[in-house]
Amino acid sequence: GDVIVEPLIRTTISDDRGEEPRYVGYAASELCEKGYGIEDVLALLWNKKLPSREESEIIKRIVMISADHGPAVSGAFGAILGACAGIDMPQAVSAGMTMIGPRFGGAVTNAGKYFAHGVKEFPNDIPGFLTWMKQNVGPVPGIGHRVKSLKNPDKRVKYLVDYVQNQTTLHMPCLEYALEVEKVTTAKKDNLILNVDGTIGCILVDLDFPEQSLNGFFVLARTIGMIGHWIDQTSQQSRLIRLYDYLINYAVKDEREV
Ligand code: Q5B
Repeated sequence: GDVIVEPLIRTTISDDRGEEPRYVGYAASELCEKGYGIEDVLALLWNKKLPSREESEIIKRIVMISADHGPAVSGAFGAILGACAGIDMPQAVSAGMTMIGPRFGGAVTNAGKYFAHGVKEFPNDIPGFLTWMKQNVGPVPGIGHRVKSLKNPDKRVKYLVDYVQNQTTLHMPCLEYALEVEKVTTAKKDNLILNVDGTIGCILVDLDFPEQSLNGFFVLARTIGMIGHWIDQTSQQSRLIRLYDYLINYAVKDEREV
């Protein structure tokens, strides 16, 4: 008789049983032929629907603007350390990737989640939202930057906000809420601005992307930069990095007393 086998996995995004992969029903070559871009493929695989033209233009800009931030930031620096230690590209990029977390680059998901919570639960009460965050979450994801501030604004954030507000017709309630939060937090401290994680998190919530997908935008975009740093360092045959003593505060005792 027939043997019934339970499927091991269930997929809802792609199918590779035909002549070519299909992403949520769209053949990959058909998407190319019809002029769709990587931003549309990303939306199909992460949100199971094709974005409108206006939405695609925003997604493309989010990826472009987050692709790299120079060698100083945690992710790029991790990848550069790996490249200089002579490790291969996937491992060096993974070393940089490992840095993406709540403080660096990985605040997109929680920024989207908590600003959306604010819109719903504290619509006209930013101080109430901030008190709730302090009591229940801690530092507001998407707020604050190590070097950017009101005096030294983040041009990427300004550009994205200006683009979605003035060059599209889309309604952005989560972003508008976060900008109101920023007014309150920057009144307390100059660097408590709406940062790039917060901005893209809110825009993506407003574009209806699933919460689980949001950090993926930073991960995807920054992979481009980290690969670039690995290629750059290995093609220069950069030497192994070792910290000089003056960069370390050796706060240990010279000798043990007993
Ligand atoms: N305070 C980002 O901190 C940073 C607060 C806050 C309330 C907050 C911090 C933070 C939330 C996580 C987040 C994404 C760690 C950042 C990114 C990509 C990047 C990176 C690049 C790129 C910076 C000093 C005082 C303390 C804190 C208070 C700080 N943040 N209060 N809500 N959110 N943000 N991460 O300057 O009273 O003195 O004890 O965790 O959104 O990663 O370019 O570098 O593209 O690569 O080191 O842009 O803001 O300051 O942590 O020492 O705090 O401010 O409670 O208060 P800092 P801290 P007090 S974008």
